[in-house]
Formats: sequence, C-alpha cells, structure tokens
Amino acid sequence: MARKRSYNVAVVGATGAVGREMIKILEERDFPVGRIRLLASERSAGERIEFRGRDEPVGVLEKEDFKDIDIGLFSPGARVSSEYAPKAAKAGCVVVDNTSFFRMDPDVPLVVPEVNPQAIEGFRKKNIIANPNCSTIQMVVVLKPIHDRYRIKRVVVSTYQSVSGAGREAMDELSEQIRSIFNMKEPEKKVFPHQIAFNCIPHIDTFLENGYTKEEMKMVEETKKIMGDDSIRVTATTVRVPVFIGHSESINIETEQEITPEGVREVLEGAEGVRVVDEPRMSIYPMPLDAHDTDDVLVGRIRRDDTVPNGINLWVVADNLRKGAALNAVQIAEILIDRYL
Ligand code: NAP
Ligand code: 3JM
Repeated sequence: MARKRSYNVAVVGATGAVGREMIKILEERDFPVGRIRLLASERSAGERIEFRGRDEPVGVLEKEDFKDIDIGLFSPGARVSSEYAPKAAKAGCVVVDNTSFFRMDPDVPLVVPEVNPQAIEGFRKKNIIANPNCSTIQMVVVLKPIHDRYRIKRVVVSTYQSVSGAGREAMDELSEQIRSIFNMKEPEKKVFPHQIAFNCIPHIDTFLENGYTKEEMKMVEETKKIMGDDSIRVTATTVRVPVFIGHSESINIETEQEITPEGVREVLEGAEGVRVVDEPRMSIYPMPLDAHDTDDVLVGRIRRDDTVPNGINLWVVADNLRKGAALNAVQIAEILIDRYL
C-alpha cells in the first residue's frame, strides 16, 4: 500500500494555552497536515485561528464525528478527554491526549520520545497515546541517560511551575493581579487558591489522602511507567510560582554506581533533547526566560551531593507549553506517522 503523504489532524482544545502552541508547532515543524480541524467548546464557536496563513474556523467538539480525521491532538481537560478521546479513537482517529486521564491505563502508552519511543507501538490497543505531565516530561528527559549509565535509586524533586501550566485564564490572572497591585486595588483570585502575584503556592491540583497533591503523585507514578522501572523511588514537592512560561526543577539524584559531576555532564552533553547550560562563574545557568520558545530541556548547576555516597544535584528548566505539552505531543505524532500509520 502506498504511504499516505498527508494526514487530517484535529486539535481539540485549540483555543487553549496548549492548543495554540500545538497549532504553532505543527506549522513550524512542517507536519504533513492535509486538513486541519480546530475544535473547542460552544464558547469558542465562530472564532478563527491562523494556520499556514489561513484563518481556520473553530468548530464545536460535540458536533465532530472524527470519521475523516487521522490524528487527534487533545488538550481540552481531563473530563472532556475522558468522554471524547474514546469516541474519536473508535471512529479510527489516533488520539494523542495531553490530559492526565489515560496516563496510568496499562493499555495506553505514556510516551516521551527521547525516553521510550518504542512504547508508541502499544497505541493499537485503544488508539490512544498519553502525553505525560509537563513536570514529568522535562525531568525524565534528563533522568533517562543518567539512569542508563549509573542506575538511579532515588529522586527528590521540587518544582517551580509557571502559571501557563494552569491554562490561559491562569496567565490572565497573574497579569491582572500585578496590574491591580500596582494600582493599589485588591487583587482578584479565581483560578488559584491564593494570590499568585509576588507569592509561591505549594499546591498544584488537588490534595490526596497521603498529604501529597495529585500533581506530585503524577511525577512519582508517571516517571516509573515511562522509565519502565518501578524500582526508582521518587518524592516530589510541586510549587506554583509567579512566572508566565517555563517550569524549573531542583532535582537530587542518588545512584547505584559511582557518579561524578563530570560524568553526568558528559552523559547529558550527548543526550537527545538536552542542552547543558552550566557556567556558574559567569552567572550562566538555566532560567525560565531563556527556556521560553525553545525545544530543549536546559540543565545546569550540576554538582555533587556529598551527604550520600553517590549523589548529584541538578537544576532543570524547560518551556512547559512546548516540551512539557505541545511539542512532546507533536513529536509523538511524528513517530506515529513515520513508523506506524
Ligand atoms: P486552557 O488554556 O484553559 O484551555 C482549555 C481548552 O480546552 C480550550 O481550548 C477550551 O475551549 C477547551 N475546552 C474546555 N472545555 C471544553 C469542552 N467541553 N469541549 C471542547 N473543548 C473544551 O488550558 P490548557 O493549558 O490549554 O490545558 C488544557 C489541558 O491540557 C489541561 O486541562 C490539561 O489536562 C492538559 N495539559 C496542560 C499542560 C500545560 O502545561 N498547560 C500540560 C499538560 C497537559 P474554550 O476556549 O471553548 O473554552
Ligand atoms: C495540567 O481538567 C482538568 O482537571 C485538567 C487539570 C490539568 C492537568 C490534568 O490533570 O490533566 C491541568 C494542567 C494537567 C496535567 O498535565 O496533568
């Protein structure tokens, strides 16, 4: 059978922070899109978004039957995906879903192309592939090459997550709070449980019985599934900070094998999707402002943790809307069409 040259693609949640980035990345990477279908809720019906120089209409997800769509890039929230991703999948569309809903389903692959591209093959069971959480993605891109060389036993991670991870309204909330404060007005809060401007909130997603948040447990569970190794112990603290784009992570790693900062630097310099930015004497290290609009996961502050026999500390930053969400999904779709469709 002759290989199809182009694919009809639906972007579901097209008007959101992730969806808009998805549209931009499809265009930038010249993804072989035949027809594009932009979908959102009734609220957005009639809006138009530019793709390849044309204003494309935004349609209503509920009314789409997905019969002539090959690939669906979904980011409409977990509840909406739980209902519509299986419908699209049943109609023959392969869904790459950005929400947490399917991630831990044993019949759904959870993929970061630099780490476990081979897992994509499992899409055939449900026609759904899950994109991991933004904080998990940038962490595992860095952990994988270190694990392959030194075998990781335990990871302690603390995150500094930007407001764009909570969507468009969250970005507006930070802007409006800053404006209000400078105008001596009381800042309003709708999205976050506390004022986010000039603050840090150690609370992302909801709290669980064990005292952790769901966001923290996503990092624990997803890491094991993607790395294909349940023995890696991960403990996380996830914090929202008043940054618009770019998540940062302080990562402490303990390994089986003897590990050195020089060895880690060498491993990371050869790793796909990673850029070492580490000249602290010149005040050079990764920061969210530098990660914005780039594809790489930036790593710096590589140093020994001498409180344990084999320990390393790292500082890792990436654009959460790109590698943390839309870019990772498009990279999955690229492998899908290259190897499987
Ligand atoms: P957002 O900016 O709030 O956008 C939400 C999108 O979902 C909008 O396009 C919205 O359409 C659409 N939507 C909401 N309800 C819908 C419905 N009933 N039917 C169809 N479309 C509906 O949020 P976001 O940051 O793009 O994130 C979206 C989802 O992606 C998250 O909920 C999460 O599960 C996942 N995600 C986000 C990130 C991240 O870094 N932001 C990372 C990984 C995964 P309207 O404009 O019509 O309301
Ligand atoms: C990132 O609909 C929702 O409750 C979405 C919540 C959400 C998620 C999630 O759980 O899918 C917001 C931001 C994520 C994520 O990537 O896990």
